[in-house]
Amino acid sequence: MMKAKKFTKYIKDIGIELYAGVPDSTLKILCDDFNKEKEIRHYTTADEGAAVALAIGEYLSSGKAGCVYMQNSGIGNIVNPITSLAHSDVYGIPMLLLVGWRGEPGKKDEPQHKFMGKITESLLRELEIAYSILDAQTTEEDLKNILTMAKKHIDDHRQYALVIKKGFLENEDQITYKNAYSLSREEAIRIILESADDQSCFVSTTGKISREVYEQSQKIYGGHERIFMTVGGMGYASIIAAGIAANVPNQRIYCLDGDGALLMHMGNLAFLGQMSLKNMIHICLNNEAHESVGGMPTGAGNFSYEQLALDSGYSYAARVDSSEELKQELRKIVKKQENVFLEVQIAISSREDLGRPKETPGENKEQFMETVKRLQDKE
Ligand SMILES: Cc1ncc(C[n+]2csc(CCOP(=O)(O)OP(=O)(O)O)c2C)c(N)n1
Repeated sequence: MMKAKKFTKYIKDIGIELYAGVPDSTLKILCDDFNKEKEIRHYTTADEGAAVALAIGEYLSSGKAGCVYMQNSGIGNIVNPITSLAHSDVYGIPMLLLVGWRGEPGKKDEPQHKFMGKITESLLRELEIAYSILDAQTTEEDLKNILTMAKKHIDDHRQYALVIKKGFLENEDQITYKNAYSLSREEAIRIILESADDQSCFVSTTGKISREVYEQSQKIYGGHERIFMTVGGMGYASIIAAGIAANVPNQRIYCLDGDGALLMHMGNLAFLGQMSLKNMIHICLNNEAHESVGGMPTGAGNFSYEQLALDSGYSYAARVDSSEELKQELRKIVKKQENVFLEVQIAISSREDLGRPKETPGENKEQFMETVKRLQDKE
C-alpha cells in the first residue's frame, strides 16, 4: 500500500508536470491529492479523451509527457485520440496513463464493470500500450522499477499505463467536497417522481442517480419497471431518452441527468435542441461534482446549464435550487408540450446505505420494454 502523496512524488520525479483526467472511485485518494498538490498542474476534463488531447498539447509545447488518469471504462473514450493521434504509427506522443481497475476478474463488482474489467489488459495490449499492475503488494522499490521502465517507453515516444487495483493506495483522510446548495439529490428525485403521471417513463444517468431513482421508484410506485438505468455509457442517458421519446409521442419521457455526465458529451445538447421533442423533460441534477465517485469537482465550476440548454435550442429552460421551486417548476412543465430543460442545483451528498438494483440489467431491460409496450397499447 502506498500513500497518494508518495505515489504522486514518484510520478513527478520522472518529469511529469501535467495531470488530467476524469475522477474514479478507485483513484479517489489520488484525485484528492492532485486537487491538493500545489506543485502540479491538474485539470479535471469533461471526458478521458480530452485528457489525452491535453497531454498531447502538453508534449507539443514542452516536450514533456503528461499523466492521464481514468476509470477503466474511460479507455472507451481514449481509443480514438490514442489510435489516431498519439500512437507511434501517427505522431508518437508519450504519456503515462493511470487506470483504475473496476470489474477485476474474480472480484465482486457491478455488472457494468464486468466486461470492461475482463478486457482491460487485452485492450491495452491491443492498443500497444505496455502496462504494469499496481496492487496492495506493490512496494516502493517495485514502483521505482516500474517507473524506470515507463520512462523508457516515454523516452521512446510511447504511452505506458499503470493499472491500479483497489488496495494499492493507502486509505487516508479523504476530502469531503461541498458546494453552496442544500437540496439533496435524493429529495429532488423523490419530488420529480412524485410529480410525474403514471404514463411517464424515466431514463437515469450513470452512478448514484440511477440507484436513487431505483429506490425512490420502488417506494413511490412499488416497482421500477418504468425506469431505464444507464448504468454505464456515461453521458448517453439523454440520447437514449430521446431515442425512446421519439417513438412514444404520447408518453412523457424524463431524463434524469448528472452535470458530470452531461458535460462528458455536451455536444449532444445541440442535437437534442434540434430534435425538439415535445414529450421529453431533460433534468440536470447539478452538484458541480462527480458525487458518485467521491464528490470531486467537475471542472466546469458555476456553469449555467439552463442558459446552455436555451442556447442549444431547447424552447424552455429553468433553474431551481429548492424543493418549493422544484415543485412549482414541475407543475408548470407538465402542462407544456415543449422541448424542456430543468437544471436543479443540489448539494454534494448521498446516503451511506444507498442500495443497488437487485435484478440483472437484462431483467430490468425486459421489464422496461414490456412496460413501454403496455403503455403504448393502452393508448
Ligand atoms: C467513461 C466513464 N468515465 C468515468 C466513469 C466513472 N463515473 C461513474 S459515475 C461518475 C460521476 C458522474 O457525475 P455526475 O453525472 O455529475 O453525477 P453525480 O454522481 O454527481 O450525481 C463517474 C465519473 C464512468 N462510469 N464512465
